[in-house]
Formats: sequence, structure tokens, C-alpha cells
Amino acid sequence: MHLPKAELHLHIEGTLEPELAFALAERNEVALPYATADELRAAYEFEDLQSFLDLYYALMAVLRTEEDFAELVDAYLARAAAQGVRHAEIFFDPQAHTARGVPIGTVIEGIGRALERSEETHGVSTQLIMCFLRDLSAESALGTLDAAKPYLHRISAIGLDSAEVGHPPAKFREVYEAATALGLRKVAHAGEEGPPEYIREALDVLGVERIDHGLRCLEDPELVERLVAGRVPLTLCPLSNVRLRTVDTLADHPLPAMLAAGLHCTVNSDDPAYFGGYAGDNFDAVRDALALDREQLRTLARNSFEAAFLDHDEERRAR
Ligand code: ES4
Ligand code: ZN
Repeated sequence: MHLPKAELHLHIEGTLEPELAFALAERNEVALPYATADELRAAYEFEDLQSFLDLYYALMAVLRTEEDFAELVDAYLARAAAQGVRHAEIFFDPQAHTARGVPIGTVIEGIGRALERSEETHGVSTQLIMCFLRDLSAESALGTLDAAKPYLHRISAIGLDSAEVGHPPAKFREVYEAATALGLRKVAHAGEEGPPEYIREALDVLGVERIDHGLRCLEDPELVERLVAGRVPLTLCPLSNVRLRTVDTLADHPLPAMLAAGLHCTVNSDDPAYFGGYAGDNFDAVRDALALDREQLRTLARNSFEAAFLDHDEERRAR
């Protein structure tokens, strides 16, 4: 689907396609526990979020140099542009790299180098969102924000991702306050596997402007009312929900009901190399499985630009 759209929920490490993983493994002399790209792809059968995360963190071991990160980003932007993405707000997980001994500057400068030339090369405007791993400590998140200070000119917002259950948003109150003081915008994953209460906490304690996923808001009608009234964007990822077994099949996805309820829904790809599709593929999949009409698809595309961290002029240019 080539409808112009903004991608608002995309983990750059989740765009690592098996072929690039093998090329980088060879270049960096990193051993992978799979013989071929096809064999690796065959391992993409997930039970839940954690079973995916285990492979996602393991495969990142191939990313070592600035050039590796720049290549990863460039490959993503080319694919996104081909599917109608005009603006991308990209998550990255610095702690997943610093924990392996890759300096945060290598990560941010490598990603930043590719983002700098994106409008010219791919016609895609971009912003960068630094995520904290919620299964690590609040102190580690604070240390990461501190380490990112020399690079804040490249970062628009902070986010919260990784294993959700047992790691409520309130654990990160202090780092979100510190980020606010630095002028950063705020999002957080909530209500993917975690309960509706985590969505409330992300709004009330962290002050986020968008909720990543937010699917489980549907269990709490009062919360739905609040999200509708506040026009809080939800960055839904339909193919991800199927692959991580949050919904049984795409035909069971509650997107149509969420749109009908007046929720500010957007459709995104999460970890496209692992979940079977980029932004346009997710649009195609929901159109086909849920029989969305043109008007609903246009609403989703319009919502994506409205929910983006763009000012009015930028938004007009991107559309
Ligand atoms: C993620 Cl699907 C998902 N959920 C939470 N954290 C993540 N990191 C990368 N993909
Ligand atoms: Zn995500």
C-alpha cells in the first residue's frame, strides 16, 4: 500500500533482515547459531514477547561499528520509502548495545549519519526516539540518559520498551522527569502484554504523549473514554500482535472496533524483519483481513501524521 503515511512505532534493531545479519556477522567475525539466512528465518516462531526478545537481543551482536548502524538505518529507510512512508520516528535501544561494549556514541552517530541524509536520499523525514529497557533498573536508564547528553541534538523523545509485565511505568518516573527537563518528548510501550493500569500510569506518572500498542485499554471502558476524550494516539502494530500471540489471527484484531470507538489509532510495523512486514505491509494486511474501506485507511494515514512529532509546516510537507 503506497498511501503516504508516517511510521511511529519502529525499532531499528527490529529491521535487521537475516541477509544483513549474516553479512555483518561475517564482516565483524561474530558467530551466529544458524547456518543460513533461511535457517535463521525459520526460527521466527514466537510464543510471546519474551521469546521474541531473546532472539532480537541475540542477533544484535552483529552490530558493532558506526557503519553497521548506518547501513541498518539506510536499508530500513529504503524499504519504508518504497511503501509510502514519508516520515519515520525511529526507536533504538542504547542499553542493548552498551551492554555488549559498543559505546553509545557509536550507536547514535551511526544511526544519525544515515538519518541526516534521509530526506535527500529517500524523501523520508525522521526523528529519533531513545528507548530504555524496562527490565533493567531505573538507575541504568538514568545513566543512559546521562551518557546520551553529548548527542541530544539528534534525539527528539524517549520511550520505554522490552519485557513489560512486572515492570510498570512508575519505575521510570525519575528518568522521565529528567528527560522532560531536557526538553525531550515522551512515549512508552504500555498495554501490549501489560494491564490497562500500565497505560494509566504511563499517562499519569510519566506524562507520555502517545501510547505504544495500548491494545489492552479495551479491557477498561473508562480508560477508553479517557483516551478518546484526550485524543491520545495509540501506535498499533497488527502483524506484531499476531506474531507475538496477543491476538489469535489478524481477522480477530480489534482495530475496527477501536476506530469505531473513536480511538486515535495508527498502524505501524514494530519489528518488521521479524514480524512479516513493513508499514505498507501492515496496512495491506489489515485492509485484507478486516475489510477496511478507503475512508478507514485514509483515517489511519491521516492519524499517523497528526500523531507525529511534527509542527504544522513539517506535517503539511510530509503529507
Ligand atoms: C519490542 Cl514488540 C516489542 N515490545 C516491547 N519491546 C520491544 N522491543 C523491540 N520490540
Ligand atoms: Zn514496540
